[in-house]
Amino acid sequence: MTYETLELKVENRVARLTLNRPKALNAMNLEMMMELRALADEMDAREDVSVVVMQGAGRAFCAGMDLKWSESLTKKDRVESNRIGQKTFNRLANMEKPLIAAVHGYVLGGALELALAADFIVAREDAQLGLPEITLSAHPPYRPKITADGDPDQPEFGGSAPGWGGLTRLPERVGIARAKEMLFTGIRLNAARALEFGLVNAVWPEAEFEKEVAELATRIGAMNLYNLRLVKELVNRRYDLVEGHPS
Ligand code: CO8
Repeated sequence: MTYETLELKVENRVARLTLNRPKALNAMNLEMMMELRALADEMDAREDVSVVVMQGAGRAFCAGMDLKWSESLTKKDRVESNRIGQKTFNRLANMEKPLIAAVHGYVLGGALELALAADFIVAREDAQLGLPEITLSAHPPYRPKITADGDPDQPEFGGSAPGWGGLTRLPERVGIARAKEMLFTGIRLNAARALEFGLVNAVWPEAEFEKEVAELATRIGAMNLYNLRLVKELVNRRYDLVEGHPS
């Protein structure tokens, strides 16, 4: 299948999925959402793929929801766009094969929610990760809520909290207190702090990032595909095998 907003390369059982709207810092629009779902189906169906690495083209992993898409939404559409994001990221989280997010640059808002749908995240040293939603108003110009005129600009309808799974996936990943710190402040964590938080599994300098990601993916990709699927499903369902498995 061909994609407009994504690039896909498969080599040696490793699929590289690249968010490919670099001029907009890979911001997610409706088309990208739909393509991510189609790609998850393709990845699960392909026998030549054992592991998927998701990354961003250009200078950022992703700047979150496309603000042009967001600005075009009516209140009713906003509810629907929440559902679209939820369903898309749930589909990715439930992919049968391991999905690794390899992030750099901005990983903000919906972008972090996307990365959290992966099994785990690894980061380049320059990554900045955060859920800034609490600092944004629901409508343009998305100004910080604490403004010079003291107007908290309380949104009438939605938009002030992450809506694409981050509220559940972030506490699962980093613990509830750290998640709350991030959610209440809207801060961007640098890669080192994200490592301390347990939000990312590893941080590598730019010069080594590609090599390290490739090594990790190749190692996982070399595992037996059935076992990868089995282990992922058992972990995701919090289920341990009582009977031994045939090996
Ligand atoms: N959408 C569309 N275009 C974007 C976005 C975006 N989110 N972010 C950046 N771009 C574009 C810019 O418009 C700019 O385009 P152009 O060159 O044509 O002017 C280009 O990307 C480069 O951006 P900047 O020049 O701004 O680059 P900087 O390095 O100066 O700044 C930032 C980068 C800090 C990422 C800045 O662009 C920014 O703050 N962007 C917005 C980030 C943001 O707030 N994203 C939304 C987060 S909230 C979210 O994702 C909610 C998801 C769940 C919602 C569910 C409810 C419906």
